Amino acid sequence: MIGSPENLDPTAGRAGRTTDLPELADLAEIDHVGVAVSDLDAAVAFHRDVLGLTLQHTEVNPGQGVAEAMLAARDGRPPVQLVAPLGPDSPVSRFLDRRGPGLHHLAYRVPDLASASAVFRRRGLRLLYDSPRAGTRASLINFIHPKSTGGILIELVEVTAAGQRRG
Ligand code: CMX
Ligand code: CO
Repeated sequence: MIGSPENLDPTAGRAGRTTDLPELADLAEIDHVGVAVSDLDAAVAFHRDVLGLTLQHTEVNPGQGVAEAMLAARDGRPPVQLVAPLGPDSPVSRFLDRRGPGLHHLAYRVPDLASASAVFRRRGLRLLYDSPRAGTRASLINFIHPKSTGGILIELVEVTAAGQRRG
């Protein structure tokens, strides 16, 4: 099921925003774009040395089954997150087997992940986790299943104070 577009009102104060829904999940901005890769070092080298992006951060996240690297065009701009599977059980491994490397997910930042997840759940979307899990740089994350969104795996990210301190 995809969220109901019949509630869209193009004359609303913020064009195209829903007006008659009792609550909004408050998507703040794009946090990052996720790209599935099989060879992290090779993908980092391409994005840094050929595309000219700056490597900001690398991390292994066993809970998500990935090794990852964040690279951005400019400081403060949304980065690309390269994610490579740690093993065959990783969701990224299944994605690579089925589709090969490429765009994997779109991550939006939200001020309060538990509340945003609850809003989307009440709207009938399929949230993957019952409660927030650990993401990059001590963030909290959840995902909306691509079958609920018209084919996009959407990650919701809440930046935490601990993550900001790490820079
Ligand atoms: N984007 C779009 N569609 C996707 C997708 C993706 N990334 N991954 C799977 N799908 C589609 C499949 O093509 C398939 O569609 P069809 O049935 O039409 O062929 C369908 O979703 C399959 O869904 P599924 O049976 O529920 O299960 P999968 O094993 O494919 O897993 C998912 C899909 C989203 C549940 C799994 O990838 C997952 O748990 N993802 C969340 C965790 C994750 O991705 N972590 C890595 C990133 C970590 C980070 O960002 O920090
Ligand atoms: Co991500």
